[in-house]
Amino acid sequence: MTKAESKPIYHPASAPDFVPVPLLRKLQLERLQAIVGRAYDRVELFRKRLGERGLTPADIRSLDDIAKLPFTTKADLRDTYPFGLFASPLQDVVRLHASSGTTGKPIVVAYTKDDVAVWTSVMMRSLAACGLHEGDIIQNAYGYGLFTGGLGAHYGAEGIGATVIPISGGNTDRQIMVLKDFGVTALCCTPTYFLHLIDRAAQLGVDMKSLPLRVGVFGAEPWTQSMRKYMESVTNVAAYDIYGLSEIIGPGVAIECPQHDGLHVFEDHFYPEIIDPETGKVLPDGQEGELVLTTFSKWAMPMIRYRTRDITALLPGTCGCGRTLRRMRRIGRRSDDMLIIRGVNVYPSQIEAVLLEVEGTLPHYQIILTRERGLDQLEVQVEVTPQVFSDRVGALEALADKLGDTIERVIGIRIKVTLVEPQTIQRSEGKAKRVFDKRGQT
Ligand code: DLL
Repeated sequence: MTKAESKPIYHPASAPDFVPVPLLRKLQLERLQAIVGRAYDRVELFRKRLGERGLTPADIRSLDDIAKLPFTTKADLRDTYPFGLFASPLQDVVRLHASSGTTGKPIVVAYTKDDVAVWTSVMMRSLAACGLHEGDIIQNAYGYGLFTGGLGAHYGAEGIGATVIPISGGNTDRQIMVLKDFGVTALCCTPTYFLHLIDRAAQLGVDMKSLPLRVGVFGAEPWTQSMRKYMESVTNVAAYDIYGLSEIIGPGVAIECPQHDGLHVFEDHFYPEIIDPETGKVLPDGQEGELVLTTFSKWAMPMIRYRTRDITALLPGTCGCGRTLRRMRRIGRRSDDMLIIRGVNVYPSQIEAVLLEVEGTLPHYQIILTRERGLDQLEVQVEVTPQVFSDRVGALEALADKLGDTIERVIGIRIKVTLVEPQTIQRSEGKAKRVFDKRGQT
């Protein structure tokens, strides 16, 4: 192979990913000053909070000055429901999306025409980073509707000139027929829905490895490295992690590149900080904490220092792909995912990582919390392979014990592990619900 041939081919949409760092920082400062000015002039809550701190937009003279600004939280969105944080009149808003919270009303987000163009551009850059281009056939199984996944991926896919199949979520048998018959080369969906597709394809006698499908763009919920290994072992798909949230824009805030070593944040549009969730202090690169994002170019609804509740770290060093955009570690958990079991902090992702590393289990599980005589009980139900299930009873017990021991080593408490038959745990078409907290009911 000649030197020229060995060079990776970059899609033109990726050009901004490689901007020299000094230029990027200059652009970020200009954009920060502009968005702070806009929010101050047009969003009452923001102006009030700045006033309380004795600040005006003129106090933002460097990027570090961002730390002086107040945080925005999900509660602020709820309290100003539905349109209270908009910085544009409704006549300039061309799109609304909404994200359902765990309680009550959804939060509403707005886009001007230019915001939709920015969103399209970051989604084009995301798909291009996954190696997609004109000629690819992209099956988009993210839900279309108020959820941002469907339309976000759709505009990006069309933007790079690929053929997009707007199939949305659900109707799994039809999804498999389309994957097969339309020569689909890339699939966008939640990682748990891809697991479901893998399963169902096997039941229908469709060999995933015989399909032209080579790229998966998976996000909207946490997934682990072990899950990637599993997906890549049973299909020919290179699995890419895509991150985003409605409050900031939707999918397309950060994406993996072919190095699969963290997600590049599109920081010419979204400025990342990591803070200590307790004190709110900004943490240095490499240290884990809560991701805080500021939108530089979202006109209809600027978000200044939005506390995502997602836990990650900004990775020091540069990436082998040459992108100058900083990377964040994949998101394994949210600060509000934490379960407190008999006083011990437990994250579902810790349990998932153990389950998938032990041979004989399948990546389908659920965590059930109950309270018996005042004591919290945690049970993990996990599917096992048909071979293990039909094996001697002793083999099942041995596997449950092994899982129990390993989980205890990781989280520090003994929990109940129940092995269940393949296909008994409810499958998801979008974001999976893994944890069932029945403590209030028992
Ligand atoms: O889930 C946007 C999206 C659509 C992202 C499609 C990627 C693909 P929301 O419904 O507002 O938006 O949920 C946002 O989902 O704060 C994270 O907790 C979680 N999340 C999103 N992507 C990832 C990911 C969309 N790659 C919330 N890894 C975020 C882990 C993720 N968690």
